[in-house]
Amino acid sequence: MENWWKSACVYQIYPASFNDSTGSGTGDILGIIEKLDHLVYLGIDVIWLSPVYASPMADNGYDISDYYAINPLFGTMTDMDLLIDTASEKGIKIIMDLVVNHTSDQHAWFQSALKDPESPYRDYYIWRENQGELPNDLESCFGGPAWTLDQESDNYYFHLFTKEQPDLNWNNEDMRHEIYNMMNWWLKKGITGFRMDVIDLIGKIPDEKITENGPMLHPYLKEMNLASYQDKDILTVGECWGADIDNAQLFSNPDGSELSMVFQFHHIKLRWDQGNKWNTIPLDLEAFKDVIETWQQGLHNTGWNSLFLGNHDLPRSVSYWGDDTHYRKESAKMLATLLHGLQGTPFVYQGEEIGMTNVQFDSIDQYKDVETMNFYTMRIEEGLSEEHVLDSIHKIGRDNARTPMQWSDAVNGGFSDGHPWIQVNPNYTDINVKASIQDDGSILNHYKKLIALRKNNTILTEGSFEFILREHTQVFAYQRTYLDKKLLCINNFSPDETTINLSLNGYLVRIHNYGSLLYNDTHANTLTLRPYESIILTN
Ligand code: ISL
Repeated sequence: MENWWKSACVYQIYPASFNDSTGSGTGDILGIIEKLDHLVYLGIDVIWLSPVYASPMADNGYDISDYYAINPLFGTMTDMDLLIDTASEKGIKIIMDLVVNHTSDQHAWFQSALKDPESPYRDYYIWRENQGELPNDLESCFGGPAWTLDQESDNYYFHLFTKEQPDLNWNNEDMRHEIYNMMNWWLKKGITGFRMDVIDLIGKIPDEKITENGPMLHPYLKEMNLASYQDKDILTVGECWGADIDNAQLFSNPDGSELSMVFQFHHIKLRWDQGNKWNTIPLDLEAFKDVIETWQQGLHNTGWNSLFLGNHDLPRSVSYWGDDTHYRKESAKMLATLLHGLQGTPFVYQGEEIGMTNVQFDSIDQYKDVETMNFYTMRIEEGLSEEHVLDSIHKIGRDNARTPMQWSDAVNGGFSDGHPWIQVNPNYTDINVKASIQDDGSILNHYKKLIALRKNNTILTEGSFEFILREHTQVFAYQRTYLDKKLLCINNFSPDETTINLSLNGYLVRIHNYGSLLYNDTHANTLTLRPYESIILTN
């Protein structure tokens, strides 16, 4: 196989919430090292490490003040080197989060730019003269204007996220090369790639209100590729909210000129009411099938998919896509089966492998996320009831994914001996790694099987994709084909039992979330599926 990452499985670690080795209440790098065997157990090949760089933590590390330093909250550069080495000894590669659409306002470049308008770093950022009003009405993704006035110079600077995250000016060639040098510095340290934060924003033209997919996006990515990793066998994945099939074929072009793959978000947005993520609507299964088909077929042989249902910005996948109340185990395993049967590189977000759920804090004071806090303040100011606003936060808020990893039923879920920076989900007594390892039928052991299956079955990495029973309103079933091999992935995407007409003659059950078929007769032409039942078979 040409690209190793085509059969790899990636695990995302959100460091603050993974494992605290010091009792500080915040997860840290040595804490990750302590838990590497959990990833070995699962069969993980790659860690995507969310930011551990120096940061004032206005956006939990996505505001970097020094790309060459480690945040003391998480440890030291020596710890980081040890993590890279220890992981490597265990066969695990590390990809770093590359946050280069913006820096922290505390970064030396921005500080210099603020202090001295003649500084060479001034042009590393985006400034516009104050003409008595905002340069335009572009908004920050976290609410409020994307422009903030610097009183000193009477200039506005541009920021698509918080005002503590000024956007870099990618038109500045010196800045671009500083970024490429920094990437090379990290690669030299032994990391194996990057997850590129909101990378489809770097070609922006603020004056024309173009943010995503600006005209210089692909030229800059090609330049970055040449300057940094063209000759290296690494994994690069871009976070691209603006991805469609056409540009994804460029991003993930098999010629390797840009990235290995991108995260697209069309499936996530299906549950947003008219583009508003805070208003959740029920999943339209038909529309979900359309999205999956478009991406599976659209990138087959012409690009490469990433596969994911959750990350640190999204609600817990079993809560968003499944039923975390009545069928938590069944639906979590079904979702995993559905996803891991597809073509692409699967990403597992920490805690997903044990079916961690959303959390419902009673009070806004228990929340930490800047996006959530801004949303709360704005909506309360607009006159919405606290109950209404908290309901949205319970469903969608980013802190759902950021409560600490639940390792055991010990205090704080075994995450920390101190006072966790964010409360542990009280369901840790039932939902935790320790209990999951012991239970043969656990979500964790289901993931382990799925990940192992990918390693030994070329059809999973290479096979084509087509739906079966496409019109069925409950069942999400598809077939993968590679040479004379076929793989069926059948999922009851509902809490109701249903009988389907399908001959399984000649097929062998490989993975099953209930343990065995209700009618264990593969010669029958019908199959009754229990709630959220899911099966992978091959011929
Ligand atoms: O979830 C989101 C979209 O509705 C946003 O919260 C999020 O900002 C967006 O997904 C972009 O995310 C990335 O960049 C942000 C950072 O806050 C996120 O954690 C990161 O994943 C700014 O760096």
